[in-house]
Parts: sequence; structure tokens; C-alpha cells
Amino acid sequence: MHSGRAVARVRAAAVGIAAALAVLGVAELVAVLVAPGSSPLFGVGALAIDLAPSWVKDAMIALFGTADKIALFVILGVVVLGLAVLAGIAEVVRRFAGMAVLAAVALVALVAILTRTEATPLWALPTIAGTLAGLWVLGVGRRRALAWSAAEGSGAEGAGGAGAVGAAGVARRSFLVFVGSTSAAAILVGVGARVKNAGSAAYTAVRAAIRLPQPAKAAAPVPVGAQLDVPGISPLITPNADFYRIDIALQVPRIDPSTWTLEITGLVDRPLTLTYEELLALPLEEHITTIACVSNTVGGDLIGNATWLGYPVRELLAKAGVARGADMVLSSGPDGFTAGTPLDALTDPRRNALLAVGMNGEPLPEQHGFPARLIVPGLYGYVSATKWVTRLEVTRFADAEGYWTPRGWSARGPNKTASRIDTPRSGAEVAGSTIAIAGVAWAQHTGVAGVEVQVDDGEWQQATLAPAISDDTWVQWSLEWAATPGPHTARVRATDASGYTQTPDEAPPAPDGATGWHTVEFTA
Ligand SMILES: Nc1nc2c(c(=O)[nH]1)N[C@H]1C(S)=C(S)[C@@H](COP(=O)(O)O)O[C@H]1N2
Ligand SMILES: [Mo]
Repeated sequence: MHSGRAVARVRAAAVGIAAALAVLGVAELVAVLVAPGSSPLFGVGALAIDLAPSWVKDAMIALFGTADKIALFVILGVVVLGLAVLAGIAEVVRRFAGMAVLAAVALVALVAILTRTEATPLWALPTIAGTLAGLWVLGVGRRRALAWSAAEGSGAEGAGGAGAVGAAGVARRSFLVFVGSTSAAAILVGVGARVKNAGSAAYTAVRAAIRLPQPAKAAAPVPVGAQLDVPGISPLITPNADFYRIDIALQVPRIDPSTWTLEITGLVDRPLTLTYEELLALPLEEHITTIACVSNTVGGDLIGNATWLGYPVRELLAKAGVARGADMVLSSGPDGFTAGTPLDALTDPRRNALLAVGMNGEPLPEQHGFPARLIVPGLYGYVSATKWVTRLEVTRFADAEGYWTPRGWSARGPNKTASRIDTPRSGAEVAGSTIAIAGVAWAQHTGVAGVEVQVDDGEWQQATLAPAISDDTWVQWSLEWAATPGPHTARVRATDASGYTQTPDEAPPAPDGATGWHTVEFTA
């Protein structure tokens, strides 16, 4: 009664279904790490939508209305189920036959995914990982299915004495446990991961749909010649994709702008709460500001310059009415980060401290604080640039401290004047009779007055300074150097508008920023 071809087929089909669930579950899990769109189910679904002739689409919409996407997934599900049963039976009948079916389907899915316009080569990973898991389930499942059939065939079931478990019983249990547990685990993992992927896809769409308003006050135009035409120099405005990222957030916080609010509390006369919609309706200003991390080492790249769109913090504080005795604003983000910013840097009408919503013409990228963050010219990020900011508490340095202060960093973090050689790079071999030594220098909110370069042990030479966008931004500089063949050392130092020249004394970043002259060694 337990034997027979039909029963063997059902078992084989179960192996195929378990393998398909493993493919989808593992793929969905890996897609959480890669990108929601890289999931094979969605890649194939999207391809099906693209390829379907319009009459099919029309018919689908006519038949299912707004449930047409659900209908598509039901159809896809039925197709997957059919292929799974086919692969399972094929594999049990003939080793590798089912694996071949799976590999062929995976190949179609890979083509579907990698031809998506947003796809990167990494998008192949979920399907590949899922397929490997599916192949494994097919292989192990086949062996256990055959073992069970063999045990039955030898009449082993019931051959044991009372209390003993027959060989067929063992084989049956081992088959059922394997197929059952892999299927259950795959469903659990897959559904969990899909919920997460659906959430991130929706979130990305929300940000993409936002149209930032035109600034009431646009950034002053970048002066002609501010961007030097020297190969290898850092771009004057750092593209968002290249902008350094520093934060303590293990996962980029995902904040729905429709529920985001900024709360202004503490030593204020009128505590207030601002929504994203209210913020966008305010007269926004654009300012180009260079921000840097206190952890930047001499010559390091934890610095970037961007056009920020936002609302002046001083106006918000004025609306709330700062009470007497306050000297600090403690801002916080959802990752547990706080920054203690000197109140006067935020209220000074000559310092453009912004509650920023835009970065280089788009809504803040998720990593850089979407939907809103602080940008304060002249202060290191750890005391000023709170991303995903939700709260400003007006307080006193005597009563509160920012996240990094008890961890060995100074309570106040004004930017230090510094400079960097971008080209030649250390270790480079350069050709030509004159060589451009060039880079950037910064003294945010003070301004760079001059940059000097020393080659080997020669005289310090004045570099040519490109016009600055403002005192709040870095400036480019360059020096045409008459090359002599052989190895050379070049160092740079900047002097700021206060008359301070960078010290050669080398200090590490902690507690308040690195010092020393950036030096490169190259061969001409
Ligand atoms: N919420 C939050 N904001 C934060 C941080 C953080 O860890 N969490 N790090 C700060 C530090 S130390 C710096 S240097 C800047 C970096 O901003 P960026 O990642 O946009 O370049 O963000 C600041 N804002
Ligand atoms: Mo930082």
C-alpha cells in the first residue's frame, strides 16, 4: 500500500518543492544585503511585465483590476510550483536531471535580473546563492527519497520487533524531517526577508518621489576658475556618491518623512515640533559648505564639500525662543548619536547653520541623513552634523554632553586649518619638465589666505590659490614645479585668514583633530 510509483512521485515532488522554497528563501535573504530588486522572483516578475504583449497586460488589468500584480505573482507561483515538481521528479528518476532543470530556470532568472536598468553585477548573488541551496536540497532529498523506497522495497518496515524502529521507519523519518525542516526554514526566512525587502523598496520609492522646492535664497554662483583644471585634483563639489560617510549607525536608519518630526525642546520659551511638510514649506536657503570629520588624518579623505539646501537653524531657534543661560544645543539622531553644538554657532546670523534636507540638488541620500540633518560651517561633524536629526534640546555644556565627549574627544570641535596634496599621489611616477603639484586647503568659516609648498629641502613656494566659493568651503591650489629627475618629497602648509600657519607638529586626531604637514613622495 505504501509503495507504488504514485507514492514515489509524490515524494520526489516534495523534494522539488523543498528545493524551490530553499532557492527563493535564500535568494530573498541575500537580496536583503544586496538590493530589494535583486530578488529573483521580482526580477522574473518584472521581466514578465516587460515582455508581456500589451493585450496580455490589458487582459490582466481587465480581469484582475488593481490586483493585476497579485495575479501575476499567483501565476508565477503556479509556474514555479510546476517547475519544482518537475525538477524533483526528474532528479529522483535520474541524478542531475532535476539539477539541470533548476540550473536552466536560474539562468533565465539571472538574465531577467541583470538586464534590469538599476542592476549591478552584485545583483546576481541572491539567485546564485539560492540556486546553490536548491541544488543541495535536490541532492540530499533524492538520496533520502531513494533510501526510503529501498527500505520499503526490502520489506524492512515492520520487520523489527516490538519497540524497535524498522529500517523503513528510520528512512521515512529522515526523509520527512529533511524535507519538512528545509521547507519550513525556507518559508520562515523567505517571508521575513521579503517583508524587509518590500519595506525597503517602498522606502526607496518614497525618497525618489520627493521634489524639493526651489530655494528662496540660492547659493551664490561658484566663481569662475574656482575649479582648477589639474588632473587628479579633488572635485570642488564632492559628488554624493563619493562623499565620505561616518556614523555609529550599524544600519542606515530608515525614516518615513511623512511621520518624521523635529522637536525643539529644553531651555526654550515655546517648545515646537516641525513636520517634513512644514519644513519644506519654509523659505529654504542653499549654502555650499565643506564638512570634515575630526578623525581625518593628515592628508586623509574624511572631508567633502556640497551644496546643502535647508532652513537656517537660527530661525527655528528664534521661533522656539531660547531662554537665558543656554549655551549648547544637543541634537540627536535615532542611532543614539548626539552632538553638542555651541549655541552661538547656531544663532550667529553670519554663520549659515542649516537644518538641511537637500544635498547637491537631491533629497539627502539615506546615508547622509535623509530626511533631515544639521550642517554647521566651521565645526567638525561630531559636534554639529547630526544626521536623521529628530530633536534639538537647548541646554548647557555644564548639563549635557554629546556622544563623543565622554569617549575622549573635546566638547567643542572647531575645524582645524589644513591642506592636502591630491597630485602627485604618494609613490607616483610623473613625467614632464614641469609638474603640477596641486590639492585643496581648508579653514572653514575663517578662510584660507595662502598655501605654500616645499619640494625636498628647498624654499617654501607660494602656490596659486583658486578663488574660494566662500570662507566656509575648501579652496583648490596648485604649483607649477620645474621637475628634476629622481625621487622627491613635497609638503604643503596653509595659512588662514586669522594669520595662523599650520604647525609641523604631528598630533593624532584625538581629542580635537590631527595636525602636521601633508607630505608625499614621488619620482619624476
Ligand atoms: N545620527 C548621526 N549623525 C552623525 C554621526 C553619527 O554617528 N550619527 N556622525 C557625525 C560625524 S562624526 C560626522 S564626521 C558626520 C559625517 O557626515 P557624513 O557621513 O554625511 O559625511 O556626521 C555626523 N552626524
Ligand atoms: Mo566625524
